[in-house]
Amino acid sequence: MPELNLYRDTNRTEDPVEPLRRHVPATNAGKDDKNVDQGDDGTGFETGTATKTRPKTKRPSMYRVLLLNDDYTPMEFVVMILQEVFNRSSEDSWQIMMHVHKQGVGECGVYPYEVAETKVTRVMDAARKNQHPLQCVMEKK
Ligand code: TYC
Repeated sequence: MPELNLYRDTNRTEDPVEPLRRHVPATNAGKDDKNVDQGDDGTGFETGTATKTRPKTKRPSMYRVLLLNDDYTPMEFVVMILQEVFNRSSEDSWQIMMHVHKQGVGECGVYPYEVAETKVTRVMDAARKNQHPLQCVMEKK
């Protein structure tokens, strides 16, 4: 089933207005749609910087999704999970799997809460269905 990533379109990681917002004096922030610092240099023209503010939006908290090592889950199964659930390349997947195999734990990706939760569920469901003890957890970044 294709996953709907609702955060991707509406909450961009990069905020294009952020460089503008940095120039808004703190006292004006959030007051108006448009803030113009109305200086006058004697020419009769207003000087100053026009800046834009937006209604406050909050970036979602991000969560790491981690795979834990065990002695029984086949390496190929873990690689398949990384490719299918976390959209990792084959090379990337082998690297992550080997990292978990050697270090005991490794990061598969970082996502907003509900996306991370769905990924954990997909991994745990697939592991159970195939009778592997593979464990997948999430932690707040
Ligand atoms: N340690 C497992 C083995 O040797 C492979 C493995 C890697 C299992 C990563 C789980 O998250 C895991 N077959």
